[in-house]
Amino acid sequence: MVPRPPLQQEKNNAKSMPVPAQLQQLKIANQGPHPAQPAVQQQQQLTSGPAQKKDKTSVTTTSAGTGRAEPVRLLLSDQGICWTEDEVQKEDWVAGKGDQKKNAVFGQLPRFQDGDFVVYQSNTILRYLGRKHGLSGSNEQESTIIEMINDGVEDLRQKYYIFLFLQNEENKEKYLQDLNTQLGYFERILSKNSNGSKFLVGDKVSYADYNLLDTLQCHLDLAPTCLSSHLLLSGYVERILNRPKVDAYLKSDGRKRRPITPKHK
Ligand SMILES: N[C@@H](CCC(=O)N[C@@H](CS)C(=O)NCC(=O)O)C(=O)O
Repeated sequence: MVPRPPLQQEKNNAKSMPVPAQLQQLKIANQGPHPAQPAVQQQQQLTSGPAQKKDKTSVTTTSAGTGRAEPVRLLLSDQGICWTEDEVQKEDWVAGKGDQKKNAVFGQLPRFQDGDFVVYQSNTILRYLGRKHGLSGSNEQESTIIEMINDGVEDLRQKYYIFLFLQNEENKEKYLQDLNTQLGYFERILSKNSNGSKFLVGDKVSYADYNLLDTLQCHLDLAPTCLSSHLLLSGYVERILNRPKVDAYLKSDGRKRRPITPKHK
């Protein structure tokens, strides 16, 4: 994104509204500009200062890395929905400074705000956005299959976090062997829908696709060749990464400042 000097309105906002140290609101659209997105929407997002509560769409996380909010960011970007990042500094979160932890329903992030509505739990946020934006199947059966697959993605994500944060590099070989089996399940799911040429379910992208894409990206970061024997999955990842708004988001400054696996970098 090309930087531009602050407008007078922003200077006024900056003077009148000090940002609490533990909560840095990044007043940016997190996706790069894209021809399909009306320029005026970008402009409003960049110039309106802190959004009014009723209009605000935001994701709150600690600044540690992509984490559990990333599938939400991928969904928002690809759907052309602007949001702000309300970032809690890791040290402040750990020290329990501010109200964020106290207010969090289960004492955890991410938090998602859609106007006056606030919700926690990353998969709940995905399902909410899926229903709201028509990304959760076109009939009851599709919706249920999407939920089932998303639960499978969650299982894989859990294994990944356990490996990443609780186990050590000595277990990597065993982890990657099991990963191959897990990836085989997703390969088979893809093969049953239009021979793997589309999405997980039906003809339309769903919230589970964004969740799987992120989980696969995490694994590619850990083991760059992990998809080499899963040709449908490789093609699927490439196709979704090539969606213009996903591509623009992944190249954006907001995305680049968040590593995928902070502990390993
Ligand atoms: N099931 C929750 C798990 C959330 C979670 O583990 N959040 C971590 C960060 S990724 C967290 O807030 N950890 C800090 C803490 O528990 O104090 C979800 O999917 O949102």
